[in-house]
Amino acid sequence: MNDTSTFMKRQVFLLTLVPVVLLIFGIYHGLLQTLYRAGIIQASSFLGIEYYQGLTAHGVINAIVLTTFFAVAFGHFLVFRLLKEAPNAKAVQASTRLMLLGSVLAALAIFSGKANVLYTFYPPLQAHPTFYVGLTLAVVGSWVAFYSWIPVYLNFRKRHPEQKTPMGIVGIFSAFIVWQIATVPVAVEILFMLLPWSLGWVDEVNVTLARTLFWFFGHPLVYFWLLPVYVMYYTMLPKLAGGKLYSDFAGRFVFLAFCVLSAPLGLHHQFADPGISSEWKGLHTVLTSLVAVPSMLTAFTLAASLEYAGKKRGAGGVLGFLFYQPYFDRKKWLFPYLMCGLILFIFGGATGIVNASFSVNKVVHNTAWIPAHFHLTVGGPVFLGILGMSLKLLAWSRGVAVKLTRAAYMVPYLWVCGVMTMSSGQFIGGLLGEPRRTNLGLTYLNRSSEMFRSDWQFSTMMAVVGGVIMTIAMITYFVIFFHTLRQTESAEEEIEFAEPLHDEDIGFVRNFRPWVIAGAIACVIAYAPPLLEIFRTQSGGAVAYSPSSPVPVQGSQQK
Ligand code: HAS
Repeated sequence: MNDTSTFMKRQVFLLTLVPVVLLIFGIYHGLLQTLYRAGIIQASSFLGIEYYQGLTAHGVINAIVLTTFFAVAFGHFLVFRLLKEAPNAKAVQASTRLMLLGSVLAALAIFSGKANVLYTFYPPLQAHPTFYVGLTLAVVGSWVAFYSWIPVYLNFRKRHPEQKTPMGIVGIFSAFIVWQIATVPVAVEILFMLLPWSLGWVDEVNVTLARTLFWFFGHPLVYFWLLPVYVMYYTMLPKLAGGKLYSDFAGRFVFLAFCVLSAPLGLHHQFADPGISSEWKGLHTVLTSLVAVPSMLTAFTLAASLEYAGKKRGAGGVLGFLFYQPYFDRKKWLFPYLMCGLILFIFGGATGIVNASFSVNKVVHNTAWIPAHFHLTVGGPVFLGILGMSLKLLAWSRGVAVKLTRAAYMVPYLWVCGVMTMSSGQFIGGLLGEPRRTNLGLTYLNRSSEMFRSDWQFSTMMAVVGGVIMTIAMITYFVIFFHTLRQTESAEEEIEFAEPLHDEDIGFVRNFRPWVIAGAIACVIAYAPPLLEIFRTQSGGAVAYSPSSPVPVQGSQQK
């Protein structure tokens, strides 16, 4: 093995190991959430960690740190493997260091109780400056990783002008183009609003503007989570199923369409916010229905690919192919991680469309329905894809084989049982009006409180049962991960890419540039008018609050 390969493997190893270790805390605080909410814990803190502190750790670790570290690690792997050249070593190292430093700073702020602001860090909740600085460094680190891949890609294009860019590269570059677009507004929010406010340089913050900039970031963020997993779906799943990708064009079109459609629709998270006219919310509703199209296209393309594989094995009938897949093949233990994710995404996607309806959103907004939706999207296909591929990357980077593969393929099935049970409870609770982000054990699920709601007992207990099953799945996963980590015997873990069945050669999906330009124009059209409206109509701002008190915080957090 040469030095470059050793170096790349070491970086991928670090970027895979660190978030999985942090995930132990992330998962623990997830379980605690279900216990607080069902009234099994009736206190504002448990083992020295406060409810909102734990919820912040849960969201930041699982939804921001794990996903970003994974995307960079997987991107390094794809660039190195598919373009057969390593990115600049200094840039790669600087990126890893920035991400690690940023995460340590953010973790210090959270675990010292000075950043109880949840993963959305909406003002007027205020965190210690190290939280904002930490997040910024982690994001800048991920930018540096992306910039280090661009010269490698350009070299590849120069050396192989007639060859198509490998689909995995189109996918991971699309993810980072979406990330680049998304992180500009949140950088503006943090650097020009939240950080000066947290440092005490200004007393007040414009909440509507901050929330709008956050959701300008927050919605494309979900596609930044999703696209690396779509890379696995398009480039690996058909091969694991024993077939081919039904259409090469469909995959490329889907990735590039996300570069245009991911960002200009964040107002669907703010339907209930005052200060933004219905016209702009309506426009974002229409754009939201458009972003479901690439996912519907994905559903059809993947179903066709699975059908091709199933029929090759002798399946008949319309849905017979579903019974001819390698669900229990130990050698193909990655298959159920991807397939279970797809099944969960059917429900996650459908409930997303419910959320996106301007009027129906009023019924579900800020209720337990919303975490149910996102545990079937980011906690479904995204999380399972990350878990499966992290095992592969760990083995690849250490030159060993994944161990305990029988247990490895059971993890996604357990996870599906757990997350479906938990989310069903949350969907039911949400429709009964159960609020999200609330320590119900102090009030509504506490028999001694006059606010006690007996009709929320069943749904919250269902969430506990789901949460316990999910925790068992994750304990199993950690055992497999750390057992594989301890292996010393050299072996090669297979990571294979699928060939296309229909290899269409269509010019307009060969170049990123027109899609990026269209994405930028779409953002200006969708966001310039509401932002101008906010600037024109807002007066005054908000002082800092903490999530557990209705009165403002005295002085800023860092004092
Ligand atoms: Fe969402 C809230 C709308 C997708 C994550 N979403 C959230 C939040 C998160 C999140 C984290 O419009 C909470 C934010 C917070 O803390 O406040 N979401 C949508 C829509 C989609 C969508 C329209 N969301 C996602 C994805 C996420 C994610 C993906 C993470 C990765 N979401 C919303 C809205 C809100 C929201 C509102 C705000 C609600 C509120 O009031 O606060 C769409 O992109 C969904 C399209 C997907 C599909 C599914 C395609 C199905 C596939 C599987 C096929 C299966 C096969 C297997 C092939 C249409 C690809 C074969 C098997 C057979 C049986 C045939």
